[in-house]
Amino acid sequence: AKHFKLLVVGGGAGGLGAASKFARKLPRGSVGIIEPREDHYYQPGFTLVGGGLMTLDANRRRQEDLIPKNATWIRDKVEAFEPVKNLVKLRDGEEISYDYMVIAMGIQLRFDMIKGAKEALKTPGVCSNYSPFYVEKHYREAMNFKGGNAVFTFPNTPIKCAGAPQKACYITDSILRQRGVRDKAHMIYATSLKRLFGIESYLKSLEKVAKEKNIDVRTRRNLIEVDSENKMATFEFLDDDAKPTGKTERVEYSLLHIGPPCSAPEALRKSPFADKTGFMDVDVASLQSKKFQNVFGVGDCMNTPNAKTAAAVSSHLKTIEQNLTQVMQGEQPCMEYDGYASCPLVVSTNRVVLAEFNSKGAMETTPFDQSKPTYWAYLMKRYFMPALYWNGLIKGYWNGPATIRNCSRLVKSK
Ligand code: FAD
Ligand code: UQ1
Repeated sequence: AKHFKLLVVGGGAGGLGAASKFARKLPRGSVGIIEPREDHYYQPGFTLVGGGLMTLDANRRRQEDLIPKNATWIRDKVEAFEPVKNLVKLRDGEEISYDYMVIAMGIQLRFDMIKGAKEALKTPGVCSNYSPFYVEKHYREAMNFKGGNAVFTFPNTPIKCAGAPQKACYITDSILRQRGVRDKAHMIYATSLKRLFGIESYLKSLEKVAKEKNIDVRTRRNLIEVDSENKMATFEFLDDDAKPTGKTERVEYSLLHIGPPCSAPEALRKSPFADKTGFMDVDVASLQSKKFQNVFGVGDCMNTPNAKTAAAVSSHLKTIEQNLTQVMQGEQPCMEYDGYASCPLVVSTNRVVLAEFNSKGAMETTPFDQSKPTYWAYLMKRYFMPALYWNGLIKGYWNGPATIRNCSRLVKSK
């Protein structure tokens, strides 16, 4: 059986970042990284692909080329965790043991939780910027749209980048205007939440955007069924606690963009690391597993209350770099994750609201007002963020914008 000093599960944003950091610190051969997929996608680029502003190819790299030089890639999937024995079981039956482990498995898309959705995605009109298989279809559908209801949904589960369904809606609005067919569309944004966006400082600005674009915002609606034969979407109404009321609504669609329900990945859900929601139970400050002190979490798979974004991963990485190193040296972890996350809301084909926040409110990096849609924020999203991701985050060099933010604060307070 193989053994690694540090085993990283998942080769996405968080897994590559963590493996890169520790492969530089530890002797050659100390770090193993388990990831089943051959292709790695820059997922924050998907919203732009859906809007025809970037190609899918430009957001894809071969996983092989991204694995850190000093680390070993195990091209398989974790099937089960046995943390009492410090080992994992792979799909092919092999067992791998470790001294320390970082779990970075992300979140699982669950189109299967909506009746008929998986079949409907293969039929005309139905798309999703969450999936590399259906994101290019979003652009095609927007370009072919002739009239009727264009419906955008937001699920009743945790979801990564909670702004992405809204971005799809706003970008589609822009495209339809450019094509001169916007007056033939009734645009509906149906969300299971009670408001358009959870963070107060950006809510007003986004409500204004939705109003100016004449979008019919319907709250406390959850998509439960797609009937692609009759092009009908069924929503259940939710009460104030987001519980189903039993009442439903059927909406005919020409275009349906699905924000998929999501859950923790299956192997994690069934493991001793999970809390009752299925996500990895970690200390919200140190990101250490609550049950196993030699294991840390990074990214979307944890039960921390932050918005699940790559931006949050940058701060997670900074936290675990320090804390895991301390644990390896027999000390207590002392670095605290500040809850930072960011979601650049693309509100048209050339404007972005650069939302940055934790659960207490805005945490903006620049000295400018980021709640307003601007062209410079669009340029950051389109050109700077991809470069920061490929060259900084997954290489383990980008630790988030806290230092820049502190400098900006000095400028602003003058
Ligand atoms: P991922 O990067 O998803 O990686 C998880 C990896 O784990 C995957 O490669 C998967 O194959 C692997 N894995 C899963 N199960 C197993 C298993 N059993 N064994 C081994 N490996 C496994 N973030 C932003 O900051 N800004 C944005 O603008 C933004 N926009 C987004 C738009 C869209 C449409 C989407 C989908 C996401 C967006 N995000 C954005 C979110 C961002 O992509 C994620 O938050 C980020 O990728 C999380 O990193 P992660 O490592 O936790 O998960
Ligand atoms: C970020 O760090 C990041 O990860 C690389 C993103 O994902 C692509 C982001 O969207 C954002 C906004 C950040 C935060 C960085 C700055 C400079 C504001």
